[in-house]
Amino acid sequence: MASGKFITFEGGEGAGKSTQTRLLAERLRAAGHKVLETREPGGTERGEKVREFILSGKARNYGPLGEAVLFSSARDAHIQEVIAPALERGEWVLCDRFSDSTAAYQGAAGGVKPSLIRALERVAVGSDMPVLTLLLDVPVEAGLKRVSERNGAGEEEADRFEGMEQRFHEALRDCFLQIAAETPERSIIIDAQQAESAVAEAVWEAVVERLNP
Ligand code: T5A
Repeated sequence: MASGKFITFEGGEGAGKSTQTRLLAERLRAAGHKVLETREPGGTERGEKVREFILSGKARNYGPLGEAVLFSSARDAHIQEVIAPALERGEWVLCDRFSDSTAAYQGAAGGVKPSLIRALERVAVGSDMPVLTLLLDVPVEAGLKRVSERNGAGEEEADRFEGMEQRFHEALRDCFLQIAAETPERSIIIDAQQAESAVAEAVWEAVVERLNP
């Protein structure tokens, strides 16, 4: 039996997932735990290639189902090569996005049927679901404003999904909230509109309540 703890961060664009993954990792390490920070898409060589292929827009012609299959294939490798071994070693694994993102982006917002999304999750993830999912919830306009300010500062261009219309982002938010409501045993909704330090405190309280680090 793996003795580590698997935590995922989910939410729409600009919710603060990367920031909070980093802050939680620092806090857990300060408490004496071994922590692995990882992300999706990414986390493995195959995952990073899939990331580049999809976020650059090159996979757009495959449609949302094709993208869902690519994300799921990369997720399978991520679990086998990175996440499961770290959990076996007793580490805390913090993952910036996971399978709820496929349900939201390719399913609810992209139009892939829920039965197909569930089938992909069954095959790629199976019983390797996170023990805790922190849904960072922020109104769409606020999240997109953070992203455009960040991109503006670094002169980055919007990626494949950041540039989608408002309706797409509203569908994502509704889906993430619905998943959290349907999976209370693993999900906690965090108000991510607060200042970074207040969000970090809420994240820590959730982790203490559920997992007693
Ligand atoms: N995707 C992914 C799918 O479609 N299907 C899938 O199955 C998977 C796994 C990944 C994209 O791939 C899609 C979803 C995504 O579109 P990405 O580059 O990894 O793309 O980007 P995202 O995960 O979307 O991350 P974001 O760029 O949206 O940002 P984060 O990580 O949510 O936020 P963060 O921490 O980078 O912060 C953004 C900005 O806001 C500031 C930060 O300093 C930063 O400038 N900020 C705050 N400002 C004010 N108050 C706060 N509380 C703040 N917290 C952060």
